[in-house]
Amino acid sequence: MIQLYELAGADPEVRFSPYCWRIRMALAHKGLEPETLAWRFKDRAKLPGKAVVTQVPVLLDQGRVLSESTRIAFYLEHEYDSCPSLFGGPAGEPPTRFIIHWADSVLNPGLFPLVVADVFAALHPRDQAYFRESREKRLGRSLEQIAAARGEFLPGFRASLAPLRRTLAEQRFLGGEEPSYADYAVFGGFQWARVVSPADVLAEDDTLVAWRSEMLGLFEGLAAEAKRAV
Ligand SMILES: N[C@@H](CCC(=O)N[C@@H](CS)C(=O)NCC(=O)O)C(=O)O
Repeated sequence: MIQLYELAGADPEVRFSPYCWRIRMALAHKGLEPETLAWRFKDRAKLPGKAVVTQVPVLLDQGRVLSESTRIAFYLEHEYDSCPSLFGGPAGEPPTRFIIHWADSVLNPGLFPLVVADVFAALHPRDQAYFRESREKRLGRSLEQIAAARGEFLPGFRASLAPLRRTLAEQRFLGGEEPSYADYAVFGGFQWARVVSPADVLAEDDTLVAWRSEMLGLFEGLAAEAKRAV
């Protein structure tokens, strides 16, 4: 049985990591059902073998321990090659790397100030001091200052979605007619925000709302049914 370590909040059922969501969706795409294990920042627990988890997702499969969502996705693609391709075949792999890097370097950092205070609120008290210290260092401001400035970050974030909006105005999914890992890499960020935040990061009339709803409904509503912190 495949096991997947995922970041959990105070409520162990609340799973919000954007990188873990990529892999949950990728596993479902392959028709694989993992056992998911709650992991918290302060649980730098040893795994079977010698590995220590410092970042999730971590996937355990057939005695292998894999970290880094992109590495895990490519592992699943090639290890489970008789299951539906995550990339629409080999030609889809190189351009998907660009989309992953866009999500890692533009989308998720753009979401970060919008959700960081909500993530803090959702965390187990044991994780909060570490999270506050590490994230305030990264942002150069207190979580409260960031939360108060949400309205200043929102327009820039929404403007940064233009390439995504334009692409999805022309095709149903980033993968074309069917969703692919490119969709999961991007959707992870939106699911992160949805699970932790009461406020929507998209405007009501944003055309991306339709794509996000389709993503939420995939695999019998895997993401839609996920427990939210709010
Ligand atoms: N590049 C990694 C990023 C994973 C990542 O940032 N995970 C976060 C949770 S969303 C984490 O485990 N952080 C541990 C920490 O900040 O101590 C991937 O793609 O898997």
